[in-house]
Amino acid sequence: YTRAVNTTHTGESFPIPDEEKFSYGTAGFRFRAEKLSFLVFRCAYVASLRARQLNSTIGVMITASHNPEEDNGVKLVDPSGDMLNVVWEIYATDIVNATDANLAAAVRSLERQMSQIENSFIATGNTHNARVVCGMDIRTSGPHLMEAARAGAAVFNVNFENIGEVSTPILHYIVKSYNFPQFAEPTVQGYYKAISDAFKELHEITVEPEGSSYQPKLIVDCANGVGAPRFRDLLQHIPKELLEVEFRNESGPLNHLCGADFVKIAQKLPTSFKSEDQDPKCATFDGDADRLIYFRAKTGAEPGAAELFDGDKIACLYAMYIKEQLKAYHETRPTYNIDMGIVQTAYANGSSTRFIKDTLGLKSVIVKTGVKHLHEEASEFDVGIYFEANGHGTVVFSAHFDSIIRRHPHENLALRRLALFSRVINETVGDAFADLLAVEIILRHYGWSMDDWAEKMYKDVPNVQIKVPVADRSIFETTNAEQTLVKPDGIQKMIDQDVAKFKNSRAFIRPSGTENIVRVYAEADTVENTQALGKSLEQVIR
Ligand code: NG1
Ligand code: ZN
Repeated sequence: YTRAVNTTHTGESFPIPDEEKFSYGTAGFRFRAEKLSFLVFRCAYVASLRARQLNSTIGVMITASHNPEEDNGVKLVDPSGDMLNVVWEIYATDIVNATDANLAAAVRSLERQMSQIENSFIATGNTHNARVVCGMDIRTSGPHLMEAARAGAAVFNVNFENIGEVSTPILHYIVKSYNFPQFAEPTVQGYYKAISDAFKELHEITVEPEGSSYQPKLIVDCANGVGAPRFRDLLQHIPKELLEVEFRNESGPLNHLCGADFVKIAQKLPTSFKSEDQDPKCATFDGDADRLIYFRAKTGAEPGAAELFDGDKIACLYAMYIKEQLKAYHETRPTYNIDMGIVQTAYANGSSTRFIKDTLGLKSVIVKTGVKHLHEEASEFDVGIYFEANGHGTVVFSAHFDSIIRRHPHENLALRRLALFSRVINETVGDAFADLLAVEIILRHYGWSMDDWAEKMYKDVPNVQIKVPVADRSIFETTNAEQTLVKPDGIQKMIDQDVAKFKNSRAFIRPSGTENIVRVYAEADTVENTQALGKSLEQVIR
């Protein structure tokens, strides 16, 4: 038996052998594009079931983010605009792995499970608001997969909307806007307007300090991805005096020698950037523009080396600013408490975690890799900042925060800033565009150049990340927020022995959830020692 896309509209369909099993990873299903028409079809089918169950809008995003052009992927977005509910990740996995012959039985079993725990609209009840909204990045396989998604949603006769080439965060934002109409108009234009209006308003009440070295100018590396056209569109709504952006890497090979993942892992300038370039402030997106890293040429290093202002540095910048506004607010309104926290993963640079604790006097919670884990933990706070070191992150605000804002809308400048900041930010998911605008506001508020940002916070400890290809990554199992390997037996002991040979060292090994590799991460006192530690850990698993 084989499984196949059950439609003639998608053209050539690549059947999948029944034995082949798929699992919903850190970022949905991600593969070479050939396998994807089937996976997208079944995912849209699951999305339409979920849309009917909740009688609301569900999102489907076709992207493989920072991975090469030949790959693609599919992930689902819940009505809140957040990532798919974890219970549904299991349902999605079951449906995708069902053979054509037992698909109907799999759906019936899903309905039974659902009716036990949730209110189900699938079979009965009102489903006229059920809608699947689908976006794609700019991979060549995108339009074909979009048709597979349309076919999947058609099985249950659910409304289907193709919103075209968008960043992942734009799709999340539109899904949320459909389900919460007061939030924004549920279109790409609605997104541009909401974010840029908030930026302009916040800009107006942001005062640049005396002697400021802030420059409203930067160069953006677009990873040759969807960030290029969509960020250009967004900037149409922002006057040049407020922010001037030069675009690079707009139309070459996707994510090749450029983009946030490349810059982060290689710690190098992306292609078409030179060490002798005079413009000091640069930023980079990944292929679907949900990651943002600032960078500049590293002085006193080999040509092409980059100094990074990564997710950790952005998180600390946000934390500093928000903490300052909260303090100003609490001075006038001590009775209404708003709490705040920062969430990171084990990949966070050790210096950032120490800065958060020792200088900002805040706590950083460390969770497992994967945005959903960070998002969930951050939602415990009134103001929850979360960032992965790779530049994916945002800030989430609680209902309590919203109610305080509504109680004191205009009387307090600090609160107004926080309220506007919460609207510049895309709360649904990390958003390179929104995050960039938020960073610029804060740098302006402090009057900071890149030199200031580098000097007034902390210095990264040397670190490496190595991707090690393996035959079967499923043999690696971790615990302790992925910092300790429990399987295969004995490996953790070898890691500990290696780590003990170096000063100020820290390291861990975990299987990737998105690629068939194992990732080695290491920190130590010097660049040379860090590389030596990384190399010897690589040998442990090869
Ligand atoms: P994996 O491949 O599971 O390490 C990577 C990133 C995650 C997350 C996902 C989704 C690192 C170390 N890992 O996951 O943070 O962004 O991709 O794109 O950067
Ligand atoms: Zn991405």
